[in-house]
Amino acid sequence: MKQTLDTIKHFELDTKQIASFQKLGYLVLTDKFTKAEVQEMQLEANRLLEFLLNSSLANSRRSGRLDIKQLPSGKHIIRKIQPIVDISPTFSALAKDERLLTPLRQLQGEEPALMEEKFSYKQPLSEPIKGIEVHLADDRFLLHQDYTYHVQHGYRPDIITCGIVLDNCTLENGPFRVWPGTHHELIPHENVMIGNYRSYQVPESKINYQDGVDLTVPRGTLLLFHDLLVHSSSVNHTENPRRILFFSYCPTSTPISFDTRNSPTRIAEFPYESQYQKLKEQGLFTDIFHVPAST
Ligand SMILES: O=C(O)CCC(=O)C(=O)O
Repeated sequence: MKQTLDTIKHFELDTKQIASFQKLGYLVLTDKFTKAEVQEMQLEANRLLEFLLNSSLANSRRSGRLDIKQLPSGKHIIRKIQPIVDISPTFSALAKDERLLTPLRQLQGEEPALMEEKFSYKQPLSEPIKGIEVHLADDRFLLHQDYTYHVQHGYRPDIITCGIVLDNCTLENGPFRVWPGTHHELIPHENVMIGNYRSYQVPESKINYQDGVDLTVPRGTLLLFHDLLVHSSSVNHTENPRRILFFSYCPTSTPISFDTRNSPTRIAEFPYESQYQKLKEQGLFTDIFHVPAST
């Protein structure tokens, strides 16, 4: 969308929305992206998934960007990919869209700087992927605060994340679940094992667990949430993906080097991604994985 000064004014939050964000720690803004824009983003999501799975297969090694799990049933599911803007011009442009930056400027009081991007897919695959390491687990996101990961790099908790919803979120497909008003303090997380990998979670006893709200929102919605907001999502019980693209921003004055969170993965993955492209150009590798046309 072409963004002039007038349209930027149009993206501003009103005082009620600002007060609601401050009270609850999140905002839901429906119809922020048109059907055509969402379709373009879904196509780009498919392209990225094909790129990362085929690059993994060409290198006989799971890309460090790719979070894929094997469910107890034996089915494989794409949980998440991270980072993304360096391999996607479409999503790199989206991270600079004024529909995101204008509200962030109002809430953070200064220019926002992108500090992390991740893309949860919750996308079941029709066939298991053979030849790369896949952890035994599921696509849940445990009860957590994103700040518990960010504080380890020295960030302040004044980070805000934008979530761009690419599929309708329903009670069946593992919607984003939030605990309103939990964004005022960092709650100590406990170590847990999910299948054969280690993670962290907020103990349920530390919050009013029954107050969780499932955000059953349509595609095209923009979510804004505070870095301390407790959130989670349960497993996707459907055959279709439930995709939300997340961009996190800190105020530009944050005294942390640019891209601290994600640059190690980008640097580690670049040689493998180049090798995959070289093998394809030389006719030594042909793509194996294709997203079904209807996705
Ligand atoms: O996509 C979801 O349901 C949650 C994602 C999330 O919490 C995360 O990536 O930290």
